[in-house]
Amino acid sequence: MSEATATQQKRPRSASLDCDVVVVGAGFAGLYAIHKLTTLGFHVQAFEKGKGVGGVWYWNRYPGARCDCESYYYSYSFSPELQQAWDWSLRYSEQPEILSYLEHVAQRFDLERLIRFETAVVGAAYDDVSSAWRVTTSDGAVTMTRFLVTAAGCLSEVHWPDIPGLQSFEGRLLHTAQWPHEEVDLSGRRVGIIGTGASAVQAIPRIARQAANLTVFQRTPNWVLPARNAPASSEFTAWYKANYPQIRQRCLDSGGGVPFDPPLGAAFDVSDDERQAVYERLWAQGGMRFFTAFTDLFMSEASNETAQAFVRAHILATVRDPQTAHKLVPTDHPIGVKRPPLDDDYYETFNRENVTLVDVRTDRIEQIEPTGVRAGEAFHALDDLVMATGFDALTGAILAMDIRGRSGAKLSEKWREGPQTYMGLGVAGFPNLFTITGPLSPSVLANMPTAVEQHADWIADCLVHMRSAGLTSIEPTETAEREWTAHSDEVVSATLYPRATSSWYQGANIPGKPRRFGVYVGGFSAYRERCEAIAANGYEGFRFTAPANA
Ligand code: N01
Repeated sequence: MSEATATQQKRPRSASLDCDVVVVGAGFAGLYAIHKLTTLGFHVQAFEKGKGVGGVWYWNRYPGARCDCESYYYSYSFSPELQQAWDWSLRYSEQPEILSYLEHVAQRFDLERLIRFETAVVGAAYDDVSSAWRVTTSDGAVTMTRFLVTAAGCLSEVHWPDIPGLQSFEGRLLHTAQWPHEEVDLSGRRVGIIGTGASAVQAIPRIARQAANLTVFQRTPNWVLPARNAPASSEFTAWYKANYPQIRQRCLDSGGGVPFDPPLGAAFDVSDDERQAVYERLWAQGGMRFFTAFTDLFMSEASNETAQAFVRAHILATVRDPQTAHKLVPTDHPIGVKRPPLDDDYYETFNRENVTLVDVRTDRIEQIEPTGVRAGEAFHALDDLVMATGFDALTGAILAMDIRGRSGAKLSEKWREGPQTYMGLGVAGFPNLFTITGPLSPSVLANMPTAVEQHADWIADCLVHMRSAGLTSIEPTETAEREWTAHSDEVVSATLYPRATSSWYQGANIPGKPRRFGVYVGGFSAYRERCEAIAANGYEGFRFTAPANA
């Protein structure tokens, strides 16, 4: 029996509505929001584009797709029974295992009955008179709801760049984020891959082992760190299962939603030898722990340069061909301020005879032709072309829906200069809209399950408060939103993040997209405390309304 059968779906509180809450998306965020809200007695209807649950873990099935956060904390904390029931096979789980986990969660908590699959939300219009959203879906249906909660993902709106001739390619054209569900056999094939972000970095070593040859088209090299992935031993599994409460608390109290030991001092507080030893130790441990080396890696150019020098030396020592090695060394951004990918075999892969690196900054992709890619002077004949070109991140999936707030105002128009939100949770002029891990929240700079639980819990508490106080609408004030947006801009401007001018964190990967740093970099724990204080102070910065006859 599922754990949720005790919770029957309630009728919506208003007879004129189809439900209390529409949740958009059934990935980590949507599944938890559905569970939490139904448990509290709200009538929920969720919509999901995919045929199944999973969100990014449903779509991103490319070879090597894996999580760059370790599974013992990249997982839900809300159910002790779930935590004890689930064993992770690897330190960093691969996509099939994470998808199985999310399917298990959906089944265990009986969530699928509340999700309409293969149905995208295409529009949502707020009705001022009834304080309700009219939600339109891809099947033409309309759903009336009091609240609209987007859990559409920070990295789900797929980016296909406009490269001349792309559609003329006659081989297999693949995108990492829309990978076919059936096995794609690349053995013996001439494969090209465009992009060297986190997805490509995971895929390139796997594809290289299968393909006859692999041509990597790189525009901007990334600083790639070792993951040190390995099977999870029974001792390790027993350890995390026995320590979940402390692990989760450490996540909540940390800047990145992760249970890492924080750095103790600045890079130049220690001698050169001591600093080198710190980097060696964290490099050996693997993963994002590398960035816990010193307090000022994201603030000081000089400190950051010490970390860059360490990784640069590794790249140059690993890649045998000096020209290729130099092409792989980033020169346009400090380490860590553009999302650093992880892998254990990335640089070594460029030592393989069957792998070629093309720097498309010097050898521009002029044209994709039916049988290959013309870059600079050379033509690269290909059977398969993999686009690892990322996403219209942070705002893309929200703006893909035609969302209209008070008086028909368009969200796309409001965000013309970049997103403006209050806490990444709500938008002035768009009452009863909540955005889980929305723009200007810590979102992608926090461990995602920790961040989505925190947001969904906050939203659920707010809806319970409104229900008990008989309130029908909530929206941020213009002042609160302006101050938060300015605060987010101010915090990031004091860091090195804006130096990564090609980063999707600031919308730079999408031609024409406004440049605003879309993630709050002030730290997850400080952000969480601020959310709690807002609620404790009567939802400070939000404005409520009650029905006219109340
Ligand atoms: O996408 P990206 P991604 N011509 O935008 C290049 C998360 N993720 O799918 O850098 C040539 O990072 C582009 O070049 P440039 C993670 O947060 C998580 O790899 O813009 N090249 C870049 O190299 C990650 O950051 C996990 O100059 C073009 C690449 O394509 C995010 O998803 C695993 C081009 C796109 O890289 C996105 O990663 C994987 C063009 N016209 C991913 N257009 C986990 O661990 C784009 N590029 C959970």
